[in-house]
Amino acid sequence: MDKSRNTSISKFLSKYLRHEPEQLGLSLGIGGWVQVDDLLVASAKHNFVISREELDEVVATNAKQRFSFDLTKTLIRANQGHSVEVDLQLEPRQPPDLLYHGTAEKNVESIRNLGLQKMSRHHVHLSSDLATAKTVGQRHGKPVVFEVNAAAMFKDGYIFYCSANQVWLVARVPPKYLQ
Ligand code: HQG
Repeated sequence: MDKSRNTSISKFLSKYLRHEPEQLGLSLGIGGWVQVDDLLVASAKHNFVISREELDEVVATNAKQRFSFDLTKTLIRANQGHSVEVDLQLEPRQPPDLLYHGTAEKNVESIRNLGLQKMSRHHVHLSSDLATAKTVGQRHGKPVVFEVNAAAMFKDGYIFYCSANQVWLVARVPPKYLQ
């Protein structure tokens, strides 16, 4: 499969597995899972035919590992990034002492005042490495990276989760933990 086909399938899956499952006639089950067969049938009905082989390839090769199958490979989900209400059933985890959040320069003042908020998603997304944070920030404009004192937050009782693709998730980050 060429790169552009892979990207268009990934975008299609992100849209319907994270944001608008009902537009495809799907509803996310507990954990955010849907039946692979239902997804393929619904996609075809939506004039976007994906073969099972293509789906396997996208799940396996996606640079950010955005999607997972369950062990039986009959269910699929997005690992994170949802805007629809869904319980991903992630276990709370102790984060690394330092995490990073990339944003755009235009958001900096507001973030300094209000802290990091989840905006349209379920959580604030943080990464354990600087390079990833910078890339995330670049999507919004001139990138700026905040350091998050995750050790202090954890000590203060904030609950962190880590998605299957290593994105750290937390409900919010008040300004005092940001640098
Ligand atoms: C900003 C992509 C003003 C926040 C990425 C960000 C990531 C504030 C934007 C994942 C703010 C929300 C998530 C405040 C937060 N004032 N701006 N108080 N609090 N913001 O896209 O973290 O390709 O919802 O800094 O790689 O950029 O989808 O979050 O700029 O992993 O798989 O509000 O999405 O992954 O933007 O990105 P987003 P994000 P995928």
